[in-house]
Amino acid sequence: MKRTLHNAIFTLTLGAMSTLSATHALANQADAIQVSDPYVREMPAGAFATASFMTLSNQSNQAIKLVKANSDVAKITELHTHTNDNGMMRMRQVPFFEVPANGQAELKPGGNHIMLISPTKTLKAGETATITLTFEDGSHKQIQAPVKSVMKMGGMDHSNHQHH
Ligand SMILES: [Cu+2]
Repeated sequence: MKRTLHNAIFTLTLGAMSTLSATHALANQADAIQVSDPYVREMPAGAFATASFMTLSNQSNQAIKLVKANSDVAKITELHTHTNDNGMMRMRQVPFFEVPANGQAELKPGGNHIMLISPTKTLKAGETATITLTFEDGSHKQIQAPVKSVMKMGGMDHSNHQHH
């Protein structure tokens, strides 16, 4: 009796697993996401925060949410977006970035970005930051993002200008 029940449960489990593998070709969400061109913006000395940008490509047939990011170079890491508030560009925290099914989410200056707050040191071009991305199913992806010197568009940032 006990053995029969055990076999029945085993068969059910196998059935459930084959159904899962038919709909999900990939084991977890982190495996379905490819990250390209990640980088961290170089900081002027004394800056309290910087940002990381990258392109996330979703290889699966379902939308995937990036829900969290961590980094070895910052005490606090937040997902941010920019909103145009009567002509004023403001940043605000969002709970996730969604990568559409078989599509891309681009994190770029002036748009969505990973905010690195209270950096553990001043990040200079040529260094590398480790960033861990966490997706909705709890799976992780660790990436290496080089620090780059980036000139801001629109001339708002004078940190790269030379004094005359
Ligand atoms: Cu921000």
